[in-house]
Amino acid sequence: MLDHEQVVIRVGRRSGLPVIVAVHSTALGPAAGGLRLWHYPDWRDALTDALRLAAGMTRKMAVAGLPSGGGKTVVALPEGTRLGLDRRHAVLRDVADVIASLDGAYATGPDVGTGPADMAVIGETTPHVFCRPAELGGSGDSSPHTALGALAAVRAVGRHLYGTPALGGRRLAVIGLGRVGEHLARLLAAEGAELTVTDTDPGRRATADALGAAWRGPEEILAEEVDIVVPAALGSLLTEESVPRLRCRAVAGPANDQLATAAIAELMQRQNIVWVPDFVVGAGGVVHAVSAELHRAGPEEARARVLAVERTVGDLLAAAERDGVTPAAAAEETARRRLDAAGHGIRPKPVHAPQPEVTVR
Ligand code: PPY
Repeated sequence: MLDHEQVVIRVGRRSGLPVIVAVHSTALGPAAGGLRLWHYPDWRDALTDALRLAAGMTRKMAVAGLPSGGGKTVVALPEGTRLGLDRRHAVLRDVADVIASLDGAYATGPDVGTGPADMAVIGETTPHVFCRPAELGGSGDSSPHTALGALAAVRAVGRHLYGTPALGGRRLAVIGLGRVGEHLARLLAAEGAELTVTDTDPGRRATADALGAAWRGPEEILAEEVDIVVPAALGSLLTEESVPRLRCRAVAGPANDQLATAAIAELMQRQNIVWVPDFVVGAGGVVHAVSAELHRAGPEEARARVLAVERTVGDLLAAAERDGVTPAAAAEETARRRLDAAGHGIRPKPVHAPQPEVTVR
């Protein structure tokens, strides 16, 4: 059964590429979620990704306590294509048209393959876009905030496992040195953590050297004996094959969609490895953007809300332990409770019409 409120697939009239917008839920408020511009063997793979990522955004918002819903946009680039400037502009205009047609039910933002400059282009067509550059009135790049929230999450895991959030001397393996991963590795290094890092791009090794981090291949790093593995790269790296190879106490990172299947969360629990759901760890970027742009929070307030990820993760780990469930199940339960309280699953909420007053007796 389709679990989403709406899914739009439209071939862009300028680019000829399929633009997929999945709006999973507006039960808590208008949906938000980034634009992923990435390579896929087939557009159907991009659709699968969009559906999963949009549902992940609903959970991300709900657990972070934001009055927003979840959605995502994916544009499937055929493998091997590189977008020139003109073609990129055409794609962004095509995306903007679809978003404009949703009339506020969904606003986009940055994701893998896009950043503030792309959001500026979309902003020429529709106001429903986050993270435009500051000079255009947006909140700018979200990746440093995602990284800060992930640091807060790792500190919470440290407190849970070792009784202290201090990361000095803690052995951490960071997988992926992209925009978020690199910021995060810097923050962790500044806290005195002992870092091992990897990226599929060997050119990133210079970054590792500059941080004083050890470098491993992407396959090797999973079996590294460390305290916490921190995924910040694309791909569902936690699988039936990879989990038995892990030699860590916990996995907590901001990458979306880390589990190959939902059952992997229990497999990790059986191996005595704490897995903190990605949609909790990676909430910092969207928390910052929504706080700054929708709720008009100042920089201090927005930062405080990002750092609150530490408390959220701490509470989640405590609740999971208390109830004898995985942190994933505890997070799902929190999300479900908040969505139910908003009327999710009771009756569909009209997106465009004003909400009637409902009194529950
Ligand atoms: C995500 O958190 O996965 C995102 O999609 C990033 C994002 C950031 C800001 C606004 C909307 C989405």
